[in-house]
Amino acid sequence: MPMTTTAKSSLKRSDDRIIIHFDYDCFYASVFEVENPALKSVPLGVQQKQIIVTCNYEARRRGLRKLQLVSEAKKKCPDMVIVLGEQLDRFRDASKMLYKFLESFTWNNKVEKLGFDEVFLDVTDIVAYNQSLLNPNDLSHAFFNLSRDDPTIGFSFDASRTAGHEYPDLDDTAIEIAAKDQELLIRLRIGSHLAQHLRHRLEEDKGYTSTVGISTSKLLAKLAGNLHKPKAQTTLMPPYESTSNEDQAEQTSTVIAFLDTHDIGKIPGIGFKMSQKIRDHILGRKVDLKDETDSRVVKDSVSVRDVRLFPGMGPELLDEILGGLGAERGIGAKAWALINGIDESEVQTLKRVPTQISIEDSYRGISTLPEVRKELRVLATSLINRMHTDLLESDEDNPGKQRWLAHPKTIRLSTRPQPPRNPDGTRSRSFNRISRSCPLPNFIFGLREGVDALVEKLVVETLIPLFHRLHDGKGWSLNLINICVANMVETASETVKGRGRDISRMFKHQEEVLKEWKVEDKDVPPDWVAEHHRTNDGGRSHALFKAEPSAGNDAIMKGATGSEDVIPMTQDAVDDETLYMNEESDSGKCSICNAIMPAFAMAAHERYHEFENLSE
Ligand code: TTP
Ligand code: MG
Repeated sequence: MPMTTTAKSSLKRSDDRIIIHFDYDCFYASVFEVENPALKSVPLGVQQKQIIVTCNYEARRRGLRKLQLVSEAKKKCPDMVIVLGEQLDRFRDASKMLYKFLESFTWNNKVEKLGFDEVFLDVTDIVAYNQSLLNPNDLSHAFFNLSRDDPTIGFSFDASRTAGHEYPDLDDTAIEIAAKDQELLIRLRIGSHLAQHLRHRLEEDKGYTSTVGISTSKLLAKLAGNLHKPKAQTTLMPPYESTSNEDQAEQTSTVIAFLDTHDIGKIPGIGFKMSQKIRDHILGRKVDLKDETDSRVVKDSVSVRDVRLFPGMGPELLDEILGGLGAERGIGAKAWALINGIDESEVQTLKRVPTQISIEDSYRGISTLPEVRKELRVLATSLINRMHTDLLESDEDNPGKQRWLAHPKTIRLSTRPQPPRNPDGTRSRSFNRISRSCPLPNFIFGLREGVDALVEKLVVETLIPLFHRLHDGKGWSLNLINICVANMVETASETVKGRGRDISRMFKHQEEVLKEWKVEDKDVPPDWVAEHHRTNDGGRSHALFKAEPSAGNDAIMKGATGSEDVIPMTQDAVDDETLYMNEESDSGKCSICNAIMPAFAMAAHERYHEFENLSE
């Protein structure tokens, strides 16, 4: 199928931005090490349920891996120290602190969080400013200005070389950078020095090491970072464009050559199911990542190159492969762009308040009202505490007092009922949620009453009535309950000082107020489930870099294996708590060692067995 002109023109990538991607090394373990530095020198594992979700590099040196079973880890390293990591607050707090720290270096406030431990920065403006100050005759003795106002704030650097690793390594391959690429080269180099400075600051000031990628988009920066881990950085070097002859694209463009080496499922934005559909098409048969007879064997790897060069491949064919009922519009064009290394998605600016606060937990099966009431109390307590942490700030006009940054207008209760038992006594798995919402009562913003009193009132007056709208009578059994407050309306400060302080707040406020009119009612009545189950993909969104507006309740997770490494999550898209708790709600059994574990960890855990098999 010949490529249409639209397809060609949509393949134009603008490389005018410089984006840095940070991934903190063994994040959860580092949070404990920063709290207690003595842990740095011992093999340390962080446990959630039966799994070591991450371990420090001392443990990795001794052969331990992420997402290993606790029992196996102990066998391999009996003297390891294990800490419990089920309390997510400490990770959320550390994540927020680091994110604010990185934000303080930006000029444009473009800092976007992905999950707890990844951050994108758009540093185009800082790089452009420093580029304008360079002396072309003496690049080696440059000074990096971190501030436009104070020329003394900054550091010396050598602009004639890249800080950290380059990909490809130019010294080894001796590729000449053409004159047309010199400008991009210098911008990337300036970006690499800023990245290095920030990495060092994170380590020296905050105690966190990180792995960093530098390029011209979120997609490329994130993938480039993976090349050297841990405590390192990699810059994706020019040329980014192929020469005019399209046939030689793979020889000339670093971007294409780099992406081509990846498995299709490793491309952020191409989720697990999408990559499966593409694999099926390329191979001309249904693929199963696992061999039926031996689940340790992973077969049928399909690379980006295989997809890109497949006869007739392009946006239209991808639309056919990926489209269908419930698919995002333009999904073929978006996937085609990603396969060609094009991602124009913006780094979002810092949000003062989250779009929603969502708390949930999963259960083996709750089927009585007293149990529901008890769990609602627990969830409502967390919700109110989280509202206090995230939405209150000290009131500058009334010392010692606090004020609300924003008022959520809606409260939503969601449950996930278990399907009835099959005749043979087994139960099918369900990922479908149903929900009801109503206005959030004003008493919740009272700061005089204690949290317990507010919780009781919220449960009795709001949550139980919502619950009755979802489930009447008996016969239900729930394996998940979620409470969420949304439709945030930011409070404008009434003081002149407040108004003058930050004009962008006023625009944001306006945007938030208007947004209220745009928000559709996300209630999902019970009979919706049967009709729409196909659009629900086990809680994972297929949105390409942005959560769909309706994805508020869905877990959009950072993939355990990389193959589900969807990038839709931004700080305003999905609440972090939902991120992991949600996935934990479905537990499964490892087909190799029979261990029970959260579903999110399953793929990675089984992959661990594969590696184990290979290294034996
Ligand atoms: P990762 O960035 O995947 O891992 P990491 O930071 O621990 O290690 P690395 O140095 O290789 O980057 O995930 C970040 C944190 O998220 C991790 O510390 C633990 C947590 N996590 C889970 O709780 N469940 C999961 O399935 C995964 C993958 C991570
Ligand atoms: Mg990490």
